[in-house]
Amino acid sequence: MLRSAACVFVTLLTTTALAAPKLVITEIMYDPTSPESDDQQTEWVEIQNCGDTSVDVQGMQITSGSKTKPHDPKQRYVLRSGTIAPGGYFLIGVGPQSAYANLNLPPMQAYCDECHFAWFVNAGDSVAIRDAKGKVIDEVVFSSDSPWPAVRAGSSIQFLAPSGVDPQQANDDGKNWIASGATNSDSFPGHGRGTPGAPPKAGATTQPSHASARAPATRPTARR
Ligand SMILES: [Ca+2]
Repeated sequence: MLRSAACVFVTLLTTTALAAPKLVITEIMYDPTSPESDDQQTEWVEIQNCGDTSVDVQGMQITSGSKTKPHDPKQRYVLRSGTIAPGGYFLIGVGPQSAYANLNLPPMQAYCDECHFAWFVNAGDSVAIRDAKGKVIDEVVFSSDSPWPAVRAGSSIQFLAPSGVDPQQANDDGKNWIASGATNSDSFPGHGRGTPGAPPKAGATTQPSHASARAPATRPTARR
């Protein structure tokens, strides 16, 4: 698989195998257009291994919450198995596998089986990959407000790594993310747009004007 720019920096600087896993959150689908109900939940998150060695993710945790709000046990999933090759991607569905069955998305490497709660609030939330002890490996606290890209319903946000910056740091900054649209992603009818399990399209270089996009949709208050 081709390496995206996200990995170049780390590849150049990695000199030993002793460092923590260089896993980087690279894409988040927080507002799919798929119908959502108590048995349907189709958010997903993409993680890339920017290190030089394969990473065994068994026991690692995927969590959602915010820095000001403790992570709710309902928003934590322990990965059962899986290996990410250097440069490879790991795609995690928040919902049960059955919810993704008819969306023509690429196969995901894990499903968190969450049915009753959307993990990623449309107005802004967080997602983290943690080690087995709960220590954060990489976390992204995203927002729908500038400098984060305003998304239309169904658009994922994709990380575009600037050169020469540690991607685990650079993906903290909303300016380094773009909303998926017609020129930089694939279409998944009934779900939205994105590049799940793949790098951003070659033409994806800039963040469209924030002001040109409408306010994101909100979910019913009973869901989060
Ligand atoms: Ca992607």
